[in-house]
Amino acid sequence: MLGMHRRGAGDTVYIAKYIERYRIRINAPVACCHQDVRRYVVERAMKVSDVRITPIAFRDAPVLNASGIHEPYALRTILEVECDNGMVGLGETYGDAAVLSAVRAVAPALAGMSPYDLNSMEAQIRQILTALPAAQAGTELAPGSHPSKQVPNCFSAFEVAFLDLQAKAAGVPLHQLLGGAVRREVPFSAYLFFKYARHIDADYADDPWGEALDPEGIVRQATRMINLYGFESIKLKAGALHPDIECATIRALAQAFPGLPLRIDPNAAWSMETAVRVAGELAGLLQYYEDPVAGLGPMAELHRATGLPLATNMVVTDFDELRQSIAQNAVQIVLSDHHYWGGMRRTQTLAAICDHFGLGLSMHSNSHLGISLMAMAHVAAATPKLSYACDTHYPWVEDDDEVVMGGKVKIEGGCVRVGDEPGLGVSIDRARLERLNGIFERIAIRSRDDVAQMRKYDPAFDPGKPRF
Ligand code: GKR
Ligand code: MG
Repeated sequence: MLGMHRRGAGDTVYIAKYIERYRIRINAPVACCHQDVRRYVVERAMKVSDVRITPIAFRDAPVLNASGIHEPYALRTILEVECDNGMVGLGETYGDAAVLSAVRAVAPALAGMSPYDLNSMEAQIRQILTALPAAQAGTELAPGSHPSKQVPNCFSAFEVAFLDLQAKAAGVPLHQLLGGAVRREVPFSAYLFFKYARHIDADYADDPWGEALDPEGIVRQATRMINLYGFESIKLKAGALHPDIECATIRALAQAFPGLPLRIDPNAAWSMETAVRVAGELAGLLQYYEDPVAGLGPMAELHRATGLPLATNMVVTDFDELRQSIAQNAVQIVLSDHHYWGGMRRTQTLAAICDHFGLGLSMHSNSHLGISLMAMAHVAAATPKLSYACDTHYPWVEDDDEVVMGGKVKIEGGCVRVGDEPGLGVSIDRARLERLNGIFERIAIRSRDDVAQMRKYDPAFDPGKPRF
């Protein structure tokens, strides 16, 4: 028995005493006790023995936003935390160079740690990362890649893997560690983008979505996405084309999908004047109005001027900004994201604060794969006051670019289901992970840069805000 879990002589005495006490208490046969107790001890005493960090790249469509256009490949980092009992916990985070070097810097310090010790893991991360030279700027549209988010982002990546391990050891789905699922079907929205038919510099065939540069193109895109995944709400990424085209697109969507909630998100590309005008034009058509203008003060002013519920993943990205926003009534809906709010449990704290202050809660997304999707689904499943369908870029992932076993996670009826499988409920497909790592090693992209990519199409492109 002791050989099984590779522990010292101290453990022998402890286990023997435990078995004896346990056997007497429940009057069970010794053999059965040995087995159960061994399982209990091995799992409770597990320690991190190996941390594997794999940067990957996967195909991304030429979709437009206020900062430019996506590059042909999106980057992610896959974390596998293995314990001495052979269990593996998974995590997924940004693949930008600063994030990758942060998780790489932290990994060796996790050896020997118990996956139950989330507090000491966070303290270690804080200590290691604050001692490193300051990270360079992150991407504006990926808040989790900002230097100020390095600690919460890095902690979150490992917290998911540690919670995956804890849940696997207990033989329960991860949502049970978060208080249990209040919903098994987690709703997501159709995330639409204006886009070109092809990248200027891709080394692969065109994506199946085609061009969408006008209302008709977006209605076609929405129809395809809804037919494939059954979404019951729609988000339009705006701030890319002239606001008149974007308003006409919302009107066309309202006509094509009557009754479906609609959101528009120009990522703070609009002036106050434009945002007020658009609010008037789209009156009655929007479920919420996401980040029309830049800054907490202007968001508060816009809300006073229009009365529309404003949502954000740009001006409220941590608890301090949340406090300031509440003081000014700047936003009425916060888009959570466990990747930079400091993990799944802090996302639940955020949810509780939002509930307390009467704020709505939705969920933000950047380009991601199935481990992140399942982490998002588990925390959303265990968050009672999730007021809106979550965002996800997942429909934009090509079928064979998923690294989880069995291929892409299913989205049916617009929902991701959280089941009863232990942990996150997904495992790694090694061959696919290696293939995507091979792509990462081959390409030159090391940090997301939508602006530089757009300048390949339009050398005069200026992302300065407000753009319109
Ligand atoms: O990927 O183009 C994009 C999005 O604009 C993304 O970067 C944003 O962070 O989806 C995000 C949002 O809701 O603002
Ligand atoms: Mg947004």
